[in-house]
Amino acid sequence: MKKRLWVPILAAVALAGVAAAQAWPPAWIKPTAPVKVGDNLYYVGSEGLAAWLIVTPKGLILIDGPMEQNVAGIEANIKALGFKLSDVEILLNTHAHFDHAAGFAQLKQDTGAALLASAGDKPLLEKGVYPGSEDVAFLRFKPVKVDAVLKDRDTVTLGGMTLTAHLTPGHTPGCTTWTFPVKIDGVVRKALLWCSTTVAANRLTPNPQYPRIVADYRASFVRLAAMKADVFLAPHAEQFGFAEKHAAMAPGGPSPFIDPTELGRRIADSRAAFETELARQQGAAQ
Ligand code: 4NZ
Ligand code: ZN
Repeated sequence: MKKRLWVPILAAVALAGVAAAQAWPPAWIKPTAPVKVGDNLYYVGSEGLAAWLIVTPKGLILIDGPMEQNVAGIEANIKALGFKLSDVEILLNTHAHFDHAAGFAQLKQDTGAALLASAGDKPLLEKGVYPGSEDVAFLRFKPVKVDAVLKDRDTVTLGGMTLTAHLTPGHTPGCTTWTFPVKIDGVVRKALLWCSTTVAANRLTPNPQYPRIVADYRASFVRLAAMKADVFLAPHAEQFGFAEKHAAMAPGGPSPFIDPTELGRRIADSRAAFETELARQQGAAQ
């Protein structure tokens, strides 16, 4: 697994003091054709970074606006599916990090859609900064105005489709996990788009900008571990085995995206990785 890739990259970049653009995994900005996950759900992101298109009779919802370099590919995918950019009515976010939000400013301009986000992530989106690393230039992104604020368990409804926001803070202060129904092969399933609970570049202890970070992560693990989902989705393709599932799709066969055991396994793994990294950071601080 490439889970640990980014921390060495970040360290190397910080040490070298060079611009990071060329250091991000190439898959992040490699365009890929849209993939139908369900009747109302398409993957429209790049090879490495997810963007989700939810289709309703009253228009489209787009979840996540990855890097600026992804915008052209996402827009091409929306058009390839037969939609107009102006059909996108609502923009939603998993979390306010550059790799899932830098494209919003352009996407908002091109679609005219409204961006809805949590109170915890709104200031980060509107300043275009990485929480706890506000001064790190290569983690900054083009700011975008948030049009409405979402609270925990708020719902977003368009054309008979309802998504529920579950605040699972830690990875960012307003990290938002989304649940919504997805119809696959005639059966309505429960999809869960995990916000992410990886540590990534977060400082866990001490973190003066985000003093509750450890308690927030732990509460989010408890909450996520109690949830159920038939279809587990994530902001990074490899975090839900997108390439493998896509390759395993076969006409008439069962959808590889349906796996009611995946959420529990992914959260348990993430929780263990978090505690390991917390212990490492605490040890390093002594
Ligand atoms: S993320 C970095 N959004 O957690 C930070 O996948 C955070 C992520 C990726 C990469 N970084 O600093 O290199
Ligand atoms: Zn992130």
